[in-house]
Amino acid sequence: MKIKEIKAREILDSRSNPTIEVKMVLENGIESTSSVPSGASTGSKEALELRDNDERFHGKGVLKAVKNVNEIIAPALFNMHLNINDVDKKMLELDGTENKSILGANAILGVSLCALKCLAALEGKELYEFVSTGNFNMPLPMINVINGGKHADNNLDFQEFMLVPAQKSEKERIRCASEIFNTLKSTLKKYHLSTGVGDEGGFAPDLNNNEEALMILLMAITDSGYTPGKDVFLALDIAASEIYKDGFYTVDNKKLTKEKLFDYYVYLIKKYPIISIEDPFEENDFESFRKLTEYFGNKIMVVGDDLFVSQKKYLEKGIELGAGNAILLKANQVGSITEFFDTIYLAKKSGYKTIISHRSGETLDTFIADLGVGLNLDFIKTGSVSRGERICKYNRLLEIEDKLN
Ligand code: 2PG
Ligand code: MG
Repeated sequence: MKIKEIKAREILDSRSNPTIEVKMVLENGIESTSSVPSGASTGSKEALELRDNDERFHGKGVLKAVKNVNEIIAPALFNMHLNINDVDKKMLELDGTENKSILGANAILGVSLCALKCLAALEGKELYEFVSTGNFNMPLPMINVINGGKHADNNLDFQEFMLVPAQKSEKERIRCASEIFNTLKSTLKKYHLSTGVGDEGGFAPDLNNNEEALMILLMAITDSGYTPGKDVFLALDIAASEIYKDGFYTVDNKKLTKEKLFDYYVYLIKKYPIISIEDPFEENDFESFRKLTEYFGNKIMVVGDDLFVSQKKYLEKGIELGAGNAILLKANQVGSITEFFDTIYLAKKSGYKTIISHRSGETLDTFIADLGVGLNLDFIKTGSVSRGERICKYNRLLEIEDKLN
């Protein structure tokens, strides 16, 4: 089936920054729309997100990326027989750079995602069915109910404090997280702490230290009638590159060496039911990732986000060194769907745990829920159980679970 139309527009994301929306139409009238998320704590090795850097939207406009889709990509793909490999290959050729700096990874991903969705529609399949190789798995959600770091204006250094409910169905897991979220709100109120939410919909109170967030979570879990370490586990995203400068990490107003930080993690992981720690060290320190992975073996997940930026070449390096045992997967860190899938297949083949992820700046596109189920990924990280752009992913998971039962 031939591609007849590709059109991009500038829309707003959940932080009120512009992002790109793309629509693709095929010759038989089948069409798809996609919109591209955007990070705040971005890894320096990520593919380039093209922004206008002019007077509009504090420099964050994406009209250049929109123009690249409408005036370069669309004419080049016009009348092409729809095939995801050819579409992506053509865009990579047109761009010709290592990090997609000419066309922009945002422009490329918008089109690539549309192609994938159109292909699913052509076969009359749901997206999760189309990408599947046979089995479906409902990924375990990692639910970020306390926000810190770059995603909030509070004093927490760690970026994400997440719940990982372990009930049998997605329905029960989401119910559990929602009940704890609302209990947590009451707990914070009781202690006269702020109940305003951060970028990913988690609460963003000022606390005495980072550990206090874990203590409050345990209280909220217990007060909701669940057992920490049995019904619900905890996960952290440190986003350590954001607290790293000149050889030191700043945690609770103290400057820590990587060795001291390592010891602090060991203390926290032994004391709390933490099953996963993401970006515990800065994005170039493969060696500290390796040490932490070796120390805990498979007892916990050591997750590379900024470390791997969803790109095969960095994951290959991690596999070789034994750095990390899990990977965060964000399509816009690499840009095209075929490259994204290559990273996912490599992670699965190598025994790395897989976590598909949103970005802190999100849209109402729910493609990550479908990919999580269809590609049989282990976890999905898509923020708190609040704010529409996060909730729509959870609601899509619920919808898929219903369809599968
Ligand atoms: C992360 C993400 C998503 P951002 O660090 O894992 O939670 O944040 O999109 O800002 O990079
Ligand atoms: Mg992260």
